[in-house]
Amino acid sequence: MKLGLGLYRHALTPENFRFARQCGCTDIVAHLVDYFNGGAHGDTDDQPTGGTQGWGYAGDPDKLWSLEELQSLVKAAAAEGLRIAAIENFDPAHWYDVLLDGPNRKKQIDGLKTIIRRMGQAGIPCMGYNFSLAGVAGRITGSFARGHAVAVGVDGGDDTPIPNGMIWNMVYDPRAPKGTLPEISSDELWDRLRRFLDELLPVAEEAGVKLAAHPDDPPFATLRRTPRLVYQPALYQKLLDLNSSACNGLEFCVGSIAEMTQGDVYDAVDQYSRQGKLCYVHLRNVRGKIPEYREAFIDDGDVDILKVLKILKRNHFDGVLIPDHTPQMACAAPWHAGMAYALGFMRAALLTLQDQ
Ligand SMILES: [Mn+2]
Repeated sequence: MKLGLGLYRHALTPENFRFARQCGCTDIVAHLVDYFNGGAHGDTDDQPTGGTQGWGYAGDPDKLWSLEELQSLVKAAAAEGLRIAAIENFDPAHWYDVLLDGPNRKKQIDGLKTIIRRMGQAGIPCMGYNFSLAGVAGRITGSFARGHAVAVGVDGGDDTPIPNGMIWNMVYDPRAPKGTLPEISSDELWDRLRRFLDELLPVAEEAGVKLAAHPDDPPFATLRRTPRLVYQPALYQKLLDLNSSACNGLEFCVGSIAEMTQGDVYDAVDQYSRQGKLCYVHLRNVRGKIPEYREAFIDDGDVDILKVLKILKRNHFDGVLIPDHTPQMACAAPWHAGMAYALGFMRAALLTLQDQ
């Protein structure tokens, strides 16, 4: 197994690449969407939470990530001894009508195909995505973690309807007419996901890029009056069974799975890693489950992280583990300290398992 660090767009700097390498990482998972663009949530040293108005503005629908941009990212990481293991999350501007089955769907599917082809050309082997209308919404921040560390949590669901022009918790059209998203059935959303996979996976296979699905965060059955797809561990299997392509994989979030009300996180790790379907892993800890949970330090939650790693090793998972989120630590660099703490724990755990 390999250690990696997820970096938000603004954090893709030579200094942070060096920081990751110093923490023992060999890989970076890069976010190219600027979640904080013009949003109310301006603290870019933490994960975005935001309110019902979303995180910020999506990017330019007519400006896809260029081959040059991807190649220069790979080059900048390589200069510090790192690989780009994956890009995490499509820009809502590039696929809102894929999620909504809207009039620009065909054009946007073609755009996503172009992105996947460019990633293959740049040598980036995985695209993480979260097929969701509400996205990561309805979370709160507080001094929830050990030693009053600031962390993210959930206290019940969010039934606020999504305004027109917003998708995936970002605004893609600030001039959208007043009103809210029409309600759709769970079957309809599953059908949209199936069509997305059926159209993209042949291109992904050709390009040598895996598509990796994140489960719903937070994993409610519905959020903001929209259905969710993977909100119980067994629903990951439903997603895999939609398309048997070797490129149909998982961005396996141990934290989100531990927050789910059914099943068992260790069984889920075993079930999906045994099938070889894990592209990369979000390794984080949590206390509680839906509808009320708090993110925790990696050694301080409900999940026995060492047990998870032992299962992954037994099933020969040799991909990348990243901390995903951590509580913020009380110092001048709260985000970096939290990540260094999690990565140090993970590195020691892997050495214990003699798997690094
Ligand atoms: Mn995650």
